[in-house]
Amino acid sequence: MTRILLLGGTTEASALAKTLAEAGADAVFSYAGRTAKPVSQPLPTRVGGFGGVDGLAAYLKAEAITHAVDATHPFAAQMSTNAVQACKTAGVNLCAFERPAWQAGKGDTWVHVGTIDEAVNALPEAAARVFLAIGKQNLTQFAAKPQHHYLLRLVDEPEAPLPLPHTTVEIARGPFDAAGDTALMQRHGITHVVAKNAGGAGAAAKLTAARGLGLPVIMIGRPEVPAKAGQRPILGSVAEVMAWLSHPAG
Ligand code: 3Y8
Ligand code: NAP
Repeated sequence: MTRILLLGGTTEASALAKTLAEAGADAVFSYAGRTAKPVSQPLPTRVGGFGGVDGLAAYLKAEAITHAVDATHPFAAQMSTNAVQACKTAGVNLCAFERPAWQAGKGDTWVHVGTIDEAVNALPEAAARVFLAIGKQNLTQFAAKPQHHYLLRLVDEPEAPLPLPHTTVEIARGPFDAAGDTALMQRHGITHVVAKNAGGAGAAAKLTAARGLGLPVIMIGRPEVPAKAGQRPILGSVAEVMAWLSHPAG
């Protein structure tokens, strides 16, 4: 009997949840609990960490999960690493549902960096106005360049004081659109954009806006997830995942 754990938190995960619900699949949707009021899903939903690899392996066994789909974000490297190890321990079939990385196109001015610290170094010394569209988990590193004015887009109001002296905070949950991001960046006189190479449509609006406004984008590459590579199929569409769920072998 197929019972599915869907590790969510992305547009792709929500699309898959809808298809699974429509198919009457026996599935559980999982959030980390990073945001105050996550979008509700059409599947039974659990919120919060599992307690590392062992916690996830125990959950898989206790819930008699037969298939796990890692539809988390390309930057959710810890969750993806844990899923590979826990599914191996628990003997559960695992696939990843991942969108391809963005590629620079005509008219794009991207500076590719590998880490958050490299992104900080890529910012100029002279005061600039930076759209820091990478959420709230990695803001501290940018305190190394306090001279810039940072436009921050966060899902929830910050609970603690921000680590940057000059900020404007925009509270918004994507998916975003190019017209909205263009207006936002013009309104704030943005000169630079910092982005994680999330891929997908939900966060791409700022890239289209930057291209239209002729602004440079500092693009942070995805973290390597050693245990992820080659340890389970990486699928790119809901249809592929649904097919895999009925024939996971191979
Ligand atoms: C809690 C669930 C859906 C999923 C929607 C996608 C699109 C909109 C764009 C920008 C970039 C950023 C951020 C972003 C986007 C989608 C997707 C995506 C980027 C929610 C959600 C959860 C999270 C967690 C949150 C992180 C943060 C990252 C904001 C819900 C809305 C910047 C990633 O406050 C915090 O601690 C936020 C943390 C991880 C990255 C960070 O380091 O701060 N996502 N985002 C999930 C959970 O608890 O398991 O609240 O409804 C989901 C979505 N956010 O169902 O339609 O698929 O990527 N999410 C990035 O790309 O850099 C915003 O502003 O342009
Ligand atoms: P992460 O750093 O890879 O994971 C840290 C810990 O959070 C994991 O070890 C796990 O805790 C818990 N966790 C992460 N995703 C979970 C899930 N879907 N269900 C249950 N527990 C989860 O993860 P993250 O980058 O903070 O991402 C957290 C969530 O936000 C994920 O759902 C992800 O898809 C979503 N998201 C992240 C980004 C991003 O930029 N990182 C962007 C968009 C959406 P335990 O070890 O206790 O099990």
